[in-house]
Amino acid sequence: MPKYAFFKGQFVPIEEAKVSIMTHAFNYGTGCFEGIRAYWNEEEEQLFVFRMGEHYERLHRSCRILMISLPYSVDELGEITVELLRKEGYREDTYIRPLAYKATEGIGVRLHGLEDAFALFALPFGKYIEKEESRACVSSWRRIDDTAIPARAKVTGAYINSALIKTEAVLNGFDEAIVLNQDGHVSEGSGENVFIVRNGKLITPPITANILVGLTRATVMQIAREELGIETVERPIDRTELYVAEEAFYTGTAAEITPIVEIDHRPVGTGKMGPIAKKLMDLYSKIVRGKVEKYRHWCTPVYPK
Ligand code: PY5
Repeated sequence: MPKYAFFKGQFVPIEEAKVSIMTHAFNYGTGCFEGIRAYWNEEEEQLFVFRMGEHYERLHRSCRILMISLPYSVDELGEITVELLRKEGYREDTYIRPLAYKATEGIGVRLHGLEDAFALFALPFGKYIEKEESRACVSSWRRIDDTAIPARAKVTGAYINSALIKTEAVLNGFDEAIVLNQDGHVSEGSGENVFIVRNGKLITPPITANILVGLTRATVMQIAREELGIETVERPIDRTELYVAEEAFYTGTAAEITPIVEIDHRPVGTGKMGPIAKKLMDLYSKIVRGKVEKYRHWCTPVYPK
């Protein structure tokens, strides 16, 4: 359990970071959030926050869409986060959860003319998808459309869609799902982006496919190109392309890179973790812990040295 939170402009004991049942965001899901990971590097005895600036830039974009005014800049949010982590004193992998939300207590669905608030907590965190190799189904649900709830904004209320998708998959015996858009093309997982490999190239749905524009997705595209010489094509993916792909994997802050070895009861490629996914996973786990000089600028150290 975390000991502290940043709440109403200050650090408070976590027990004091409470909202009323009348809070707008609790009633209507009018908030947005981020999920950020910090990784413990044992040799350096240092905690590194991964791509923190980019996460807070995305939070600002989500806030813009939801008309939430965030009183802190990207840099200030980073400073608050580092201070919180220092107070907690974590020496293990950590998950950081910033929330920006409509805090007015009262009735009335809208975005305008409401009070906004920001809160932050961080807790120790291991794997998100338990299994090393995941089995997926194509969800019977469809992904929320930009014309209804913008997927590019990480909106709290929109996660009802993710929750329906995830629970259906798990109760039906799968580890995760892949969800299609209204037009029947692949969008993403319940909380992850999706990549497939065909003819040795990476393919992932475009940012117009109602995906959350993932930072792990961007990281994977960059390291695949720069370190493995593999380009990623962003284009629509048919459902049945999933069945004939050589490899498939999820990417996400929580899920990191998780191979998908079976989709709708059909083995993906050999039915085992593929070589490209394996290489990317090895690289990713070094990069996030600050062990690759070239990408060290993505890692913010928490403790003074
Ligand atoms: N798609 C959705 C719907 C997501 O919720 C997430 C992240 C991603 C894709 C991947 O984005 P990124 O690579 O920027 O993390 N999901 C959160 C996470 O922390 C919450 C999951 C419970 O991974």
